Amino acid sequence: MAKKVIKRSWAEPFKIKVVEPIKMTTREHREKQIEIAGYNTFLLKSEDVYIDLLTDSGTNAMSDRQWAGMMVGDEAYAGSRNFYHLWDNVKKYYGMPYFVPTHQGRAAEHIISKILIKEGDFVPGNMYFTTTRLHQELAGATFVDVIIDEAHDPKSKHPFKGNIDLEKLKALIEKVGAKKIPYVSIAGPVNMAGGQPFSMQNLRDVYDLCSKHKIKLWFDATRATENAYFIKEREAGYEEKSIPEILKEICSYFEGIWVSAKKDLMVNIGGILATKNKKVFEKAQNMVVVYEGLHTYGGLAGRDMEAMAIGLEEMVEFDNIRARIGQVEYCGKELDKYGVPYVLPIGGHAIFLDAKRILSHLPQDAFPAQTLASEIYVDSGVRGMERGIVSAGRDPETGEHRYPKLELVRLTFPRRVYTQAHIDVAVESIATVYQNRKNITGLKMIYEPEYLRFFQGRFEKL
Ligand code: PLI
Repeated sequence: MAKKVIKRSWAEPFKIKVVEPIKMTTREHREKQIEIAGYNTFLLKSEDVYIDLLTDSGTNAMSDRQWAGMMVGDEAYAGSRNFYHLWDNVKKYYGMPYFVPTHQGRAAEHIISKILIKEGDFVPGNMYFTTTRLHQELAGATFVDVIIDEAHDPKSKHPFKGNIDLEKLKALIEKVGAKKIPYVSIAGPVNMAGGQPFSMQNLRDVYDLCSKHKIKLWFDATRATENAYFIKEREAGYEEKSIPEILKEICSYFEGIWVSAKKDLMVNIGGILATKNKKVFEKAQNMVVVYEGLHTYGGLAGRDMEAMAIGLEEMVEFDNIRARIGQVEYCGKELDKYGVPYVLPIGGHAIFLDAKRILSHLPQDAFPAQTLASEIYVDSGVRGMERGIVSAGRDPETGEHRYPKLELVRLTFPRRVYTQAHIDVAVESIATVYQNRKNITGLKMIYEPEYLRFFQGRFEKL
């Protein structure tokens, strides 16, 4: 007779070999530090942070295999063997024959934007990402958001909020003409929408429409394995497919990709630019020597490229991704116990608290998400980041603030770093701040840098 299984939870497919001590500080200390940091969590010293949920970028724990790989770094100026190992894996997992390494994702965005965009072009995309849009704008393009409306609604439970609205895309093509659209910029999952994926069906539809107009698709594959996981979980016909199979199919619709290796690949630094187009590749190879380093290292050490090559093999393991997304889901379900509002459905890399609803008494000009992130830090030393009006920046034409519908605080989970107990502590702190929300007053901006102001902007309490 078959044994009755009560329940079988997932657990991390690894155990901990090295630990890094962290320390709790006093509330008084944190109040002082956040004031010194201009109420910007990016300007805190990490030693003053207890649980760091600022980002999953470069903050991941590498595996013993990756650390061992670092020891076989070939630091030759030209032709490092680690470069060739990495290139083989870029071909194998993304299916792109041509590749140049870069020091991180935005360096690849810089190079590809300069190659593909002409002054006066339009680049449609499924919601903006900060560095991506900035490089597109600096290259002379206007970014046009063509994501479905549901993506801007934190309450919508649409399973594929990263989808492109075909009608919006068609309208843009009709309005400006296909010749003014060098490519469609697609990310998956969509970071600023709450880590929301696109569906394969939507990608195919976009591909078909763009093929008719000879417009290419380019993919921000920074967290592509998470998008592949959601397709496997949510899209009919993909249940039995493996993550590498789904990833390969996604990439097959694109002319090229850029990747911040600091996320999926579980390394601390690195970027990828890869394509099927030999001419674009040759230009990228040439530009990389101007801005990054020789085309066989692109601003990286040989050991970094080896860690990336091994990271590519580990990132497609189903159990790894399930545990990663499982942690984010766990955090969301714990927050539900206290009724804290966040973006639905729960995304791939982070929980996005809905600061607009939590601090509904503050106007967007008083920076509710910036305020909430600093309040959570003061309460417990948990560090998140603003993803709202500050991150959205100013309209380059009018100079006015952009007012995004989403005003969020992102709590991002570095891969393989924190335990469920850390999440419990973070949730208790957020719930405490939530219960005392009515007493919270907003902020005013006192220093604003020209580009990507969320990194270095400074604020004062109102
Ligand atoms: O931080 P970089 O330069 O390696 O990568 C830039 C970048 C590109 N695309 C996407 C979707 C990102 O999320 C991204 C960087 N994200 C950061 C730093 C984050 O905290 O989400």
